[in-house]
Amino acid sequence: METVFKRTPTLKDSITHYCPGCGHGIAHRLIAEVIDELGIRGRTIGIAPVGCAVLAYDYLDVDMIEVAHGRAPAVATGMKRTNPDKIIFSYQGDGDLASIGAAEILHAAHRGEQITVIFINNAVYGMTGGQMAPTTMIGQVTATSQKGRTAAGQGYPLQVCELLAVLPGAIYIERCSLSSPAQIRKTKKAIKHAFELQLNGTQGLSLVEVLSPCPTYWRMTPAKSMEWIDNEMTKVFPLGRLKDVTCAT
Ligand SMILES: Cc1ncc(C[n+]2csc(CCOP(=O)(O)OP(=O)(O)O)c2C)c(N)n1
Repeated sequence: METVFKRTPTLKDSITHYCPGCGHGIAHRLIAEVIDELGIRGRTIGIAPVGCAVLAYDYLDVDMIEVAHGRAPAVATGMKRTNPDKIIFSYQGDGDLASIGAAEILHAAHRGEQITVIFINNAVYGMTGGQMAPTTMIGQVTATSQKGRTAAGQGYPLQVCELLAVLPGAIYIERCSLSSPAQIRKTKKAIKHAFELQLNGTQGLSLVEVLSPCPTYWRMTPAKSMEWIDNEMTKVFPLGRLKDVTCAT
């Protein structure tokens, strides 16, 4: 029989704890494939804070550090500065990066740290039961916005890419999604580019935001969740490359 898919070595042969339809597993696979394609498995260190991906070390076969909520960019800073030959990436949820860790990512980008940030935006706090995150959409019902988020009540969804793109220390900022095979392929390209910038020694922070489904706490089927990303999330979080200092345009 013809082999149509082969697990890339950096993705461990294990069953994940993620809910059906969750995007984390897809994002892990993309990162693992990029690491293998770039041949950097032995020199890559991943940093995952708390959140649904807290067990990423069970799935990615690279050195992984688990850190306190929101603190990945600070730890990544220390790791990169003391191990400049290593490739350092953080893997952070939107609750983690845009809420408790907002200051960490802002200042890491502001300082132009040479790190790669994979930012998984599923518009809720998944691990703790689907509470509202800074990225929760207006009208979205969550455990802590039971009548739907309102601008007057809880403020607007926070657009992290737009916020960071204005900082000179941020060299590459792109927003992608996992809503279809075509989008997944684009996301992989973006993740690869972010790793390549660090590999090439380009000084500054790269961040790829990934709009990712959470069917469990969106209370939708996995298929509807993909549609919701395309039809609703991308209105507030438009896809595309916001900044790339390596491109002329
Ligand atoms: C200091 C601290 N505050 C709160 C928590 C509880 N907590 C664990 S994960 C989490 C939110 C995770 O959401 P997100 O980063 O969006 O990741 P997801 O689980 O959705 O993938 C919170 C609030 C904690 N572990 N530590």
